Amino acid sequence: HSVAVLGAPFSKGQKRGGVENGPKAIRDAGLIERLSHLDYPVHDFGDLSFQHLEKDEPYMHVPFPRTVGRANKLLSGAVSNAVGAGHTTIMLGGDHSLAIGSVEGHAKQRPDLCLIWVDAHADINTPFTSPSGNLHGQSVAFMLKELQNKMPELPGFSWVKPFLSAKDLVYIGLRDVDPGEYDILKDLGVQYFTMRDIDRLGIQRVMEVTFDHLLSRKQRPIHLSFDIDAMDPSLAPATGTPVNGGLTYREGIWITEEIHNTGLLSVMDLVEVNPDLGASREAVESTASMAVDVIASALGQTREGGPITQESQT
Ligand code: DIR
Ligand code: MN
Ligand code: MN
Repeated sequence: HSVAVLGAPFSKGQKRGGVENGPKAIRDAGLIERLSHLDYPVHDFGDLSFQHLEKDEPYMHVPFPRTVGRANKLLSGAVSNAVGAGHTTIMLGGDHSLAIGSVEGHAKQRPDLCLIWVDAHADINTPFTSPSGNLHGQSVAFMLKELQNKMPELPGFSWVKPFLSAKDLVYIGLRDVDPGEYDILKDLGVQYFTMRDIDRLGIQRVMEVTFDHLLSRKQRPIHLSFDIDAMDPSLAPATGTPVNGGLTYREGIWITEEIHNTGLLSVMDLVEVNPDLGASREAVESTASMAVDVIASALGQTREGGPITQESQT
């Protein structure tokens, strides 16, 4: 087993600058060094370079459709190659529109994947329901077969064909869901856990039900799409759309530890770290360090420690 790290410095899925600096902030917080203490070789593939498009008129009120479509096509190929080469792949965003390419590229190699979406937001708007127009709030709508006839043909996205069923998706951490998104979640019967559900059930039970829902019929690869704004803003303030009342540190780490313990993590996205939005250097560093902690724990770093090995003695 080996790990691939892939940076995706991209921000056009929303309107605030700075989230393209997320990969650098997460690396500066010591990601690669931390992963080097785990059991497998880490390959850092660096950052993708995304093309700037001169002319990219909005589609309805959706900004930068061709730019976002093209960036995701490039990312899809990169994720597909990394997974095809046998790596557990970590995609560092960038904004959450990048999940379109990341999950699509993963599905090319592993059509039976399931998707765990950890986020304050459902990101399941269509261009018709989206209040903002921003594509980072619409990523899941491009993936779902059930929404095929609710999605317009956006310029830049002709390469994306819906590939995921609503039953193969679970949300954790929701607390800011738009009305059109609520209707879609209910219509499709999507399994989701809001922060209220976590308060009621506890995070341990939430993860048990999540795995029952996704894995009880058969073992399959997991795609974890982790928006840092799922965490409470006290832990991850440097992000574009913070929402109060998020995951505690221990809930966040419990989620990633349990996903690691399935042995099925195949691709993880860590998105929406925006170092330009921190109120101070400390705010940026705590956000990036939170990102490193959830990634390391998804890849097997434990709170229990581990035995002496040749690696730990050097
Ligand atoms: C909002 C915000 N639901 C939208 N979405 C965000 O623009 O569609 N997702 N911030 O992470
Ligand atoms: Mn998101
Ligand atoms: Mn979010």
